[in-house]
Amino acid sequence: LKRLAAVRAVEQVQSGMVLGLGTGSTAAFAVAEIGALLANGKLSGIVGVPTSKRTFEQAMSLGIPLSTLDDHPVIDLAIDGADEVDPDLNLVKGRGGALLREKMVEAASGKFVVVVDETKLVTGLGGSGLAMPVEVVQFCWKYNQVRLQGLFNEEGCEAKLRLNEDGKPYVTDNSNYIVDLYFKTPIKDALGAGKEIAALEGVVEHGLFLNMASSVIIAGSDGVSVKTK
Ligand code: ABF
Repeated sequence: LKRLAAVRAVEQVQSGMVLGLGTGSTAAFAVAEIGALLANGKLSGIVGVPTSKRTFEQAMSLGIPLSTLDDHPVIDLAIDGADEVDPDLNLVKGRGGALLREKMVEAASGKFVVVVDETKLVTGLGGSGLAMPVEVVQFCWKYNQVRLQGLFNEEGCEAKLRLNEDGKPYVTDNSNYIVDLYFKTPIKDALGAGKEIAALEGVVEHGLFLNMASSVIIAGSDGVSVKTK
């Protein structure tokens, strides 16, 4: 299903475009498809701006020409996955740990197409019971863990430092930590929550991607559907 959604999104890619290349297993299918179309000559003149070191490596291995936001500050089209999609096409992203670069690249994109399977659909963000990630600086991360949890005391939320399997803190591509927020019920005011989280000193970015998606391609057992704002 993930591959079906990704391949459908790549139909929007045209030769000469600057592309934001997402991270995660669904986005990886899109990157693979772009690589294949370049290899067989159906696309040309593409420049990719990767959203993580992982995607940089995948794209390099496929021979996709790569650049950065410094050199290509305007991106035509970004294709990326998501962890949650609400009915207004607002998203939770970043369980894969790449939220900062994803948000920078996708905010710079004229068009941002999200590719998911139907398991990612929620009625309200934070409602899946899974993590809503917040990237924080390493310095005094516990202080920010407590402050993040404190923002949502009334709603009920648990803030946990993301750990690797070896028990050591997960470190992002930008050398920061991630505090994952687990909500008991969907976030009541996602826009307000995003602003409050972003206002904390030491918070680098959060995984609420609000009013950013141009369209969402959803693959399910009944086929592929497209939701557009
Ligand atoms: C990226 O990869 C992230 O924003 C999100 O956390 C994750 C989704 O992963 P997958 O496509 O593997 O489900 O898109």
